[in-house]
Amino acid sequence: MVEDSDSILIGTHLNPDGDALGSALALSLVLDQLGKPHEVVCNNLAPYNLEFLPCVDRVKLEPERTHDLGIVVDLDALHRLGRTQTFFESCQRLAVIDHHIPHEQPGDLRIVDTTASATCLILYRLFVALGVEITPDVATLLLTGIVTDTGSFKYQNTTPDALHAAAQLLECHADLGRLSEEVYQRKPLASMRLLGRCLDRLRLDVKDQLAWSLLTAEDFSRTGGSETHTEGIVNELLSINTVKIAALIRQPSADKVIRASLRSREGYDVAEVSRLFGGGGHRNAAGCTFESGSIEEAEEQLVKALRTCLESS
Ligand SMILES: [Mn+2]
Repeated sequence: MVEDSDSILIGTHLNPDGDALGSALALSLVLDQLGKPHEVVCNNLAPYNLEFLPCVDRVKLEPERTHDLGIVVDLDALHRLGRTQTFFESCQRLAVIDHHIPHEQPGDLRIVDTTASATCLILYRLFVALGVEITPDVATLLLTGIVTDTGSFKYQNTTPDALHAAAQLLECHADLGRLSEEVYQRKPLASMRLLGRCLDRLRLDVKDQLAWSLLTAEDFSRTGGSETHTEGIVNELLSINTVKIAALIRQPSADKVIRASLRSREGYDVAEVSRLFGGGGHRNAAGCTFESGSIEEAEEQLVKALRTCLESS
């Protein structure tokens, strides 16, 4: 499909993470090697902890022109493209490269491996098979996706394959030291202040197995924080020893939608809960949005569903 196309539009899911941007940008650098004109678009620019990624300034909110082939990475449903969805609908053909369990089957060509720890791992295998050069920048991008999607090789999805690929990417001179420092050790003060407010308001139920908290528009304005500063907070809630399911519900400003991030330990499927509210994700890491109603109403509905999930698992 790449050979048959004149130009390519690369895209990924909104609020992109390390795997989304690592995949999109690694693919962009490889298309350079193949001499293919292309652009990279996303509904949001890189969050602060991914601004170090090689060629991150290639990510644009909208394309400058039209393209005949679209390639979307790390997403299972086209609505997750956000505002960029329309640009992909006007491509003649669409390819999807992903590792989520598919609930929709978009695309004319689908390269989907739900056993892969990260989309970057699928791309790594593809690049090796294509015989393209894994430059240090490509290696850093691919390793970022594998490191972040496996929680630095801590999550259950860490496979021998992921570790083998990581070793090989280090041999290709991926910059793991820089990656670790930039992704995990450059928190803006607002992130810490939001975490503090979140812990202050921590709520527990079902014998302390369910933990959740809220961040209101007032919290965001008082701390000077934004949506991007909430990254990772929900994982802190899940790290409490009794907790099996954790949720963070937040509304960055009164005129913005309410978002919820869900995390769970093995044996608890929070993707199923997020789908009840039109969201998606993985069994142990998922999210959804509430377009209307108050944050307290969203909390009530979500906590009720999470209680049911806990008690029926
Ligand atoms: Mn991913």
